[in-house]
Amino acid sequence: MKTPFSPYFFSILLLLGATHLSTAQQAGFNYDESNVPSYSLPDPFVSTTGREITSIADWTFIRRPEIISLFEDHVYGKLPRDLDGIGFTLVNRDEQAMDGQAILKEVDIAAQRNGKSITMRLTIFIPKQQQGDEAPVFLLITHRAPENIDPTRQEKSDFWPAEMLISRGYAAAAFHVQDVSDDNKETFKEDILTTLYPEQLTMSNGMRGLGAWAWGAMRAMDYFENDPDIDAKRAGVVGHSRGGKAALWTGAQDTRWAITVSNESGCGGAAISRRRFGETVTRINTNFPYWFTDNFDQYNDNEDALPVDQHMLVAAIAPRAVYVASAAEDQWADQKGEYLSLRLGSRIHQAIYQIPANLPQEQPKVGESIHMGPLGYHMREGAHNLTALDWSNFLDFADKLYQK
Ligand code: GTR
Repeated sequence: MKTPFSPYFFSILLLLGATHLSTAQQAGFNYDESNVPSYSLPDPFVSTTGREITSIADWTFIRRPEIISLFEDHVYGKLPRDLDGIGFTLVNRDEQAMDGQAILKEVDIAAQRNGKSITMRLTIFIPKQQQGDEAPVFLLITHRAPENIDPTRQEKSDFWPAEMLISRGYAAAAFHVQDVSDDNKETFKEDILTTLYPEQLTMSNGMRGLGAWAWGAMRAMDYFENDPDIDAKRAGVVGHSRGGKAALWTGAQDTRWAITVSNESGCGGAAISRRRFGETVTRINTNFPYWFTDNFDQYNDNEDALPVDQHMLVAAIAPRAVYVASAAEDQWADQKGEYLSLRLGSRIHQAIYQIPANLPQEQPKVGESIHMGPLGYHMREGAHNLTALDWSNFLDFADKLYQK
């Protein structure tokens, strides 16, 4: 029999503790608003040479490119653009997927450089009701168990409720990050880093995991542009947590995405780093050194020295749509910091692009959503996760934006 003091009992406790800790608040970090240090944020409206940014031209040709390179050099690493070739192979097609409601396409995307090649698998369901019409699409960048994006639909999960997307007239696409860079400290270098872009591994501003995942999302977009069933001009990129960080980085640089969705992306995603609320730069660099570029280590306990903060990532997406979602129990991701980034970053939407989207100063309450033109936010009840409720909000937002 297992008594409460047997080693077996303790290992169960440890296991439960570990599972709990990975999703809930971690001890030893700040969750008290009154302990947020005072800070001043870098200004998206002033260039590094002190020039005031007042027009779309200033923004497009001066400040936005500057912001992207600052994020490359200090946070996520350079994103390599050169490829010798890219090919798409349809490895499976099912005209009767989801009880005849959808067409399933499984596509291998092969990218070549310097005589080497890597392949990533894209799974896409396309709504049949749209036949003859190009369907808008949402791409999920996922790091969770591959069953979450099961093409056979024997396994279904609210993390990727593909049936819901299909019933609402959207194509549902997904890829797993392990195809481009494993979400693992030891093996992240395999795949694109070692094979296609080995020089990045020697650079202090070289691409690492999050950049590689964004690269993968961009290759999926290359495919969408070549699939006549998909409307690549109405494409959204979605990621949860670490995937949300990668989604924001994708949308910030690749202007082909109409909508960028960050679900509970927290530190290194939507949350303002200088707030040091919940997860911090030191903590993320210690636990996940393979996500960010090496230079990001300089900002451990030194956030004020960062030449950017995360509101500027939202700004870099303007005038395109950005959706930031938070969950009430997810303090680790700093919900207030996530909303603040959206509110401050979207001043570019308003002031430069004259889009009337003035988000309220006050953080939306639990259960509230704001869908205001190209800006979306909701604060869902419950814990850190991507759920059917999150997705139905993203779809409502897209319906409104696309006037569907
Ligand atoms: C946590 C990490 C967060 C977030 C999360 C996730 O352990 O500290 O930054 O990315 O994982 O991806 O679920």
